[in-house]
Amino acid sequence: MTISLNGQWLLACVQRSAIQDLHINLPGDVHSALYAAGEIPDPYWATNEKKVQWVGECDWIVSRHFELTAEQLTCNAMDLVLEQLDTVAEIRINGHTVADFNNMFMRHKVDVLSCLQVGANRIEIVLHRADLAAKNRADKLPFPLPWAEGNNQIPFMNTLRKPQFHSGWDWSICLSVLGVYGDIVLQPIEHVRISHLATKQKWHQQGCELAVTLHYEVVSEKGLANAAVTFDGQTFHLTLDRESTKASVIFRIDNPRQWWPAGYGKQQLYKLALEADGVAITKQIGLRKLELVTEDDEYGQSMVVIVNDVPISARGANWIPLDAMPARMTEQRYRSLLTDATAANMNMLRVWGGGMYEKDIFYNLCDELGLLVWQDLMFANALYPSTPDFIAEVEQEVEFQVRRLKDHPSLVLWCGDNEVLGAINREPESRQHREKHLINYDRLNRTLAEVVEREDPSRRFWASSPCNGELDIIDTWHHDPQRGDMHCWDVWDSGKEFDAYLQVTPRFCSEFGFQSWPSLPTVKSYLPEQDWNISSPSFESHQKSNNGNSIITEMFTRYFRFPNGFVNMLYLSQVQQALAVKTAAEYWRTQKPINRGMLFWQLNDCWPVSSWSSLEYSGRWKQLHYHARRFFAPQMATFTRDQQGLKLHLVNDGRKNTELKGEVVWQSWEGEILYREPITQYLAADSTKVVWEWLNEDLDGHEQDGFFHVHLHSGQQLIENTWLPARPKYCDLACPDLRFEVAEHNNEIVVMLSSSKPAFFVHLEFEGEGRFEDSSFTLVPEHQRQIKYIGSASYDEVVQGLRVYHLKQSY
Ligand code: BMA
Repeated sequence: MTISLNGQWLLACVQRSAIQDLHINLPGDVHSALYAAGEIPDPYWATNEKKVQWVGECDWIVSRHFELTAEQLTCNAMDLVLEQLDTVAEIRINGHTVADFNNMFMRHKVDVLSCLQVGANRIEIVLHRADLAAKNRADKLPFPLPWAEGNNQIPFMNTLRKPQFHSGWDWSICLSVLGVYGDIVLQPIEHVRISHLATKQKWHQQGCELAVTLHYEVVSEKGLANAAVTFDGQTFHLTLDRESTKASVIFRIDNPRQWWPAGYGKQQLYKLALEADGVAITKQIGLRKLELVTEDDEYGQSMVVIVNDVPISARGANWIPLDAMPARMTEQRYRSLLTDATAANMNMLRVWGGGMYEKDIFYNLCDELGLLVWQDLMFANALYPSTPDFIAEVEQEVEFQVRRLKDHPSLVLWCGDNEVLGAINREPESRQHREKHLINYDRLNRTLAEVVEREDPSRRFWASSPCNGELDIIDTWHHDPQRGDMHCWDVWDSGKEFDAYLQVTPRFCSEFGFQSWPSLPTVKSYLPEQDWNISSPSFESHQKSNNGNSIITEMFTRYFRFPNGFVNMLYLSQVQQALAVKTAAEYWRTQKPINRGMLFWQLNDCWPVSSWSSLEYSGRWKQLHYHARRFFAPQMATFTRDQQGLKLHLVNDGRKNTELKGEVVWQSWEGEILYREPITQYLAADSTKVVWEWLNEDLDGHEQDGFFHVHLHSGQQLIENTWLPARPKYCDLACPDLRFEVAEHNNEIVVMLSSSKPAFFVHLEFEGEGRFEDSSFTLVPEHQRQIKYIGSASYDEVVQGLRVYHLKQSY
């Protein structure tokens, strides 16, 4: 029986003798324990980040006692297994040093039987400060390697296998956290040590074969052990002998129930169970065919994920770690963020390379929800060593992670790193010694490729994000949009207009985005009211991107009338962000099949901060997330304008033909109908179509008269969109007498909204937990809206905590 060492431990600081015998919950982190004990203030509040820097500049000891019986010690080996040990650590048991570890991305395992005793035992983990360890490693490098300066606040973290964002990023607090964030167990081994269980799917006309291979090591004198493997109600018994290290069985599945990404079909999962020597392992297996196709075509080279022979239009966002304080990474928060991703019609997330290989719960939920996963290996925006030690360390890490994750049906691609090539071309040191740094890069990158290809031949290794493909590795910033994946930062970084998104159609856009500020309720959670000002030092300390706040405000002046007051600035920043990302996403969707993927930067926040996220740290949906729900919907309508005129495009990503019915209306700012035309259209599966057009000559001179609005239904689903003839600041918006009322019927809380004049970006914000079914929409006089509240607040709480915004009142 596995013995868990999770729970209460004691925490002591090596350098500060007054801090001894505090409680720390493991899995957990030192900062969270100090905060709970009242030793430090809340690191996320105001400018407290500065006040807690000393924590990462100390060494810490966590320890506990545990009891063992004589019977528990009759085994042949006792493995101490630790997950997510961060990072440079020494393990002592009953005074003996049993191991030194220094890679948080490994599962560490060490046989400690010889140090254990009947009765009381003591385990101590010394957690060394990361900054000095990194500096030591950097000093020993054969030549200097630029680290992620600008993002990281602490140098040389590229030498340590620790999440790079722990030392700060352009959306992250710098805490240099320490702790153990995964399970700590003692695993007695009677006869056999299980290494891992691996599956392989082989598809043929009649069905699918699932080969299951158990990797093990027999340790007992007896030299034999038994195992049982069960899949879909069928069990095989295996004898494991000392001469071998693996055993396989094959299950044949006729008419398999296939697993599909969200929006394309159901997420059928089968259970695979193994039992051997008192150890039980279960996995959920999704049966599906998977390919990543990159083929030359008339537009350059495609990049498309194909599942069960169906090309997928990938729609989603980039995922960063859930929290900068790892003790706060709860299962419930994973579930709620990932459910919110699918609620916004996403079907893919990219686990970005400066964070961490995610916890099991993340991938299990992605399997259940149908979220495809683009998995970066953990390297980002710096140059990394290719010394033999480092390569050996990384080989072990990647082997472990690929074995751990490869059976997840949601995982579609392994990618070598994030923007490391961009770093080579940016840093003076590597620009000057370019050949040396390219060779250095390739040594490590080849190692990553070899390990991935050996351990998981079922998937492609993609060298870097972004890159053009096999041996066509280019700069992050000046690459070819006709092939490969692209990070499109022309608008945010280069300050171009939103229209710049229309000048390029990436084959697969793995990053693009625009920042906004958090909503007022989230701001209240980290700022005192006297600091509610966009240039107050504490508000600025929650903005980690150079010039971030200036970019947001400067962009206001281009598109909007300047907002009046802090609260409207927050609101308008979210309108602006939504508009930027919407412009790109909708246009690229009309360009299918040239484009087959778009993942905006970024889905979530790891602390309350101004950032590119669509979900705030509090879980609250930004306006962007409500827009994503519409612009990522399988059926979508959008306007574009070109030399001929204004066009209405319909997009269907579904696997079935669909009928869309409704109308296009041209309406004055006062709400007068200038023109209307009914639309009834059949859309083939996986298609796009221009269904309506208004020539420029008919529009010229009348552009300022009003706006176009499309209102369609596809079954129960409402599809709407609005086309403003000019930037909002040039539009003569009328003052709408927007009315809203909260009502409760059949245990449902709804907000009823109506207006006698058109209102734009009508946004519902609630102080408490939960969200609305829809928000940040155009409200036209003809269509009252009834918006459902989704959450656990009571009617009275919603009435008291609701605020409704719209564009005209922001100035
Ligand atoms: C990217 C990412 C991150 C960064 C983001 C915003 O390109 O890869 O490094 O946080 O842009 O600047």
